[in-house]
Amino acid sequence: MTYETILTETRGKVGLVTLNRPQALNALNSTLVAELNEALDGYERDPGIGCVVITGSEKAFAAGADIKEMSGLSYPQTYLDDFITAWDKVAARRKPIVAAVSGFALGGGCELAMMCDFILASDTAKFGQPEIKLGVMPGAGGTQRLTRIVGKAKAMEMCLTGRMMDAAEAERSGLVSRIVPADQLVDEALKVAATIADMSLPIALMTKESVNRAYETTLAEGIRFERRVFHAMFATADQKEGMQAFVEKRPAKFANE
Ligand code: CO8
Repeated sequence: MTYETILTETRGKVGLVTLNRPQALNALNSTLVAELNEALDGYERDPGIGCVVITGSEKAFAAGADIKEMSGLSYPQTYLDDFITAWDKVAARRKPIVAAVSGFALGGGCELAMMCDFILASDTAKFGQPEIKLGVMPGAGGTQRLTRIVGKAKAMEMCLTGRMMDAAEAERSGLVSRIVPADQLVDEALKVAATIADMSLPIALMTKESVNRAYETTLAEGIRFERRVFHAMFATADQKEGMQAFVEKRPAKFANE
C-alpha cells in the first residue's frame, strides 16, 4: 500500500508506521490522520501482527496539527466535521502501539504520542503543548492525558506557557518509559514491539484493556475488572501453554487461542 504522508512496513509480527511529511516536520494534516488510521485498521485486521510502532523522523515525531490547514477553519466547520474526532481512533485500537519519539512532539504530536500505549524517547526528544501561543489550547486530549500522566503542576505549566520538556524531564515525569540514543531508537522500539508481539495476542489485548481501565474508573472497579479478566484467562490455551512451558523449562509457544 502506498501512502502520501506515511510509510508503512511489516517486520515479522510488528507493523511500523513512519510519519513522512519532512517539509512540514510531520505536521498532522487530515490526509496524514486518515492514512494513519487506514494503516492501523489494516494492522488491527491482520492476525499476523501483534504490535505496532509509530515513529517520525530524527528531527520531529510530529510538530503538531497542521497549522496552515487549520488556521482558516470556522467554528461551524470544526463542529459539523467533528474536527479531531478521527484522531481518537488511534487511542481506541486494541493492539498495543508503541510511540518512538525523536525530536519535536508538539501539540497534536505530543497528543498522538500519548494516545499510544507507551512512549520510547530518544535523547533529543522534546515534548510540548504550545497551542496557547496560537490562541487555542490542546484539543486532542492534551489537557486530559498529559495531566493524568505528569500531574497537574507540570501539565498546567506546559499548557499555559507552551514550555517544552526535554527527554530527561519527560522520563522523570513518567511521560516516557525509557530514553534511548537517537540512532538506536527505531531498532529498540522494534525490539520491544517484537517482544510484545511474541506474547499471546489475546492476553496482550486483555492486558492493555485492563491497564487502560486504571485511567477510566475507580480503583475498586478497576480491581474488579482486572480480577474478572484474569479469571477469564484460564479459559485460554495460551495460559495452559505459558504455565506448562515454565514447568518444563522451555520457551512458551503461544497459539493465540
Ligand atoms: N503545521 C504546519 N507546518 C508546520 C508545523 C505545523 N504544526 N510545524 C512546522 N511546520 C513547517 C514550517 O512552517 C516550515 O515550513 P516552511 O519551510 O514551508 O516555512 C517547516 O515546517 C519547518 O519548520 P521551521 O522552519 O519552523 O523549523 P524550526 O526548526 O525553525 O522550528 C519548531 C521547529 C519549533 C517545531 C517550529 O516549527 C514550530 O514551532 N512549529 C509549530 C509547533 C506548534 O505550534 N504545534 C502545535 C500546533 S496546534 C495543534 O497541534 C493543535 C492540536 C489540537 C488537535 C488537532 C486536531 C487536528
